[in-house]
Amino acid sequence: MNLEDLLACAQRELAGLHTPEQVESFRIKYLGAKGWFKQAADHLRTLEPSLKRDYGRRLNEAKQVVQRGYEQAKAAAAAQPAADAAAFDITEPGRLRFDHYRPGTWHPIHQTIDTLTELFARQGFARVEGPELEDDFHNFEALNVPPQHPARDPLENFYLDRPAGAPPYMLRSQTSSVQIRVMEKQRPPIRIIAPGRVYRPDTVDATHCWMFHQLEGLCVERGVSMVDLKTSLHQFARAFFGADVPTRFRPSFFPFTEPSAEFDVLFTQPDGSTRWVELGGCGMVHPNVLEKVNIDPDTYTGFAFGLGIERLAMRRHGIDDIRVFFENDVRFLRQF
Ligand code: FA5
Repeated sequence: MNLEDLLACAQRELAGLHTPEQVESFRIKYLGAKGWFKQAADHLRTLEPSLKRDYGRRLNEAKQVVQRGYEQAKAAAAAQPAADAAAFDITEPGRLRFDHYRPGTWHPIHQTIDTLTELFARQGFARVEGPELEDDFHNFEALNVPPQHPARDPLENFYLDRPAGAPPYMLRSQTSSVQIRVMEKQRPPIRIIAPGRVYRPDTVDATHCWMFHQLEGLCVERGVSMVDLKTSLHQFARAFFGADVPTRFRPSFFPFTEPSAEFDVLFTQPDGSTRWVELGGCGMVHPNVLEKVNIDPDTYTGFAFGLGIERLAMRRHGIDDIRVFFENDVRFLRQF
């Protein structure tokens, strides 16, 4: 029996022992009454006297090494919690190490859109969506914006490069285009909100970005009036900001509403001072707009509004700079 091979095998097996059961099997196999070292001792007795001495010495050394390894493995296995290796349940979900790994959350703008959707659903508004790439008809013409109106200025909009003479396409500058897309397909009564991205080459500052989100609202029914518009926005503001939130309507102008107003909310700044921030525009749908989509303005009236979603989220969470929404700094995003 080759003692070097025996020792190598035993040492390899010792390295893979974890549980007390494995250690005991090892003991029986190598050190037991019928184990490999007993067999080696039996072999020793059969050797010629001239070989016995050397073989006996090497056998003793090997056995001592294995015996020591066995004692260590036995102590280590006893120190392990019993469940560890033998009862390892591979179907258990892993344990999350939150210092290394954090699951993501919805972006605060996304969360705000969800909240807005829920609040307006309570008033019977269904959520719809429209395309971000728009044609002139839906972004301007059907909204009663005349051909030479400054709102169409290429410096105020992102137009696509098109071959000469091709109809213009643009990244929509307002979600009001969705009003037209809905009224083309649906007859009153209509009550929809349309959240989404809009694009304008505005100079970026604490309250302006070149891409931002608007929430369009449209209600077209018989007998709808400015009172319904004000009630709807007041109710929404109280639910979104709290019952005591100061809001105000200011007279304004939009080609697609008459009369028109701006809806403002009082913003308390980090230093405690306050200022009015414009949340959006609103008004009664202009009869010309209803006519463009074949809805009789003598039978139906409607109100519409378009709110800046970043401004809503800023006021609600006390954020004083719109740019943080788009910088993707995880220290900011993890707070939501
Ligand atoms: C409009 O876009 C109209 N379509 C709103 C409307 C809809 C009026 C329906 C009547 C009926 P305005 O350009 O004012 O309006 O934009 C609406 C809101 O979007 C603003 O009050 C503001 O809250 C937000 N907003 C406008 N420009 C920016 C910008 N560059 N960055 C962030 N928010 C903006």
